[in-house]
Amino acid sequence: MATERTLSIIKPDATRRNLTGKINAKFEEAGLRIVAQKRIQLTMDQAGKFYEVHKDRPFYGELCEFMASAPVVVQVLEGESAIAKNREVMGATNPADAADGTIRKDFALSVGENSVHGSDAPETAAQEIAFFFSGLELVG
Ligand code: DAT
Ligand code: MG
Repeated sequence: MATERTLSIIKPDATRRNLTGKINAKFEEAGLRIVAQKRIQLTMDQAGKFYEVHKDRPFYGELCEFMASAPVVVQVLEGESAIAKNREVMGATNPADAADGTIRKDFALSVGENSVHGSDAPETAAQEIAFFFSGLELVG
């Protein structure tokens, strides 16, 4: 077990419905610490680069348009096994499959508009944190 950092995004469907505080409360209740956070609006180009790994999937265009459709809150969460813990608090990608009490079960609208993003592995967490935050914005 080790202290880790992971990249989280509160997506447009959730910022539109004013759910940032409720989602952050779930992270904090799970022992995750929000060590960096900012509200930004992605361009289509930035959304496309962030989700490049999915560029051949049929939903890629729709996903990028959605991510650029309203502000998002990008954040770095820190804690013991933060990557796995965050995925647990988020719940399954499709809210219909998400466990009770998870963010996606409680708030997601659909598999596409599913309220949160979370990194899936240490390598992607490091890449995704560096995508949004400079060293100066990350307090040790
Ligand atoms: P996750 O966000 O749980 O890591 P993922 O990496 O497989 O899921 O997919 C990234 C995002 O793409 C996901 O949060 C929502 C969208 N997406 C995935 N599968 C989809 C589908 N079948 N239809 C529409 N959007 C989908
Ligand atoms: Mg993913």
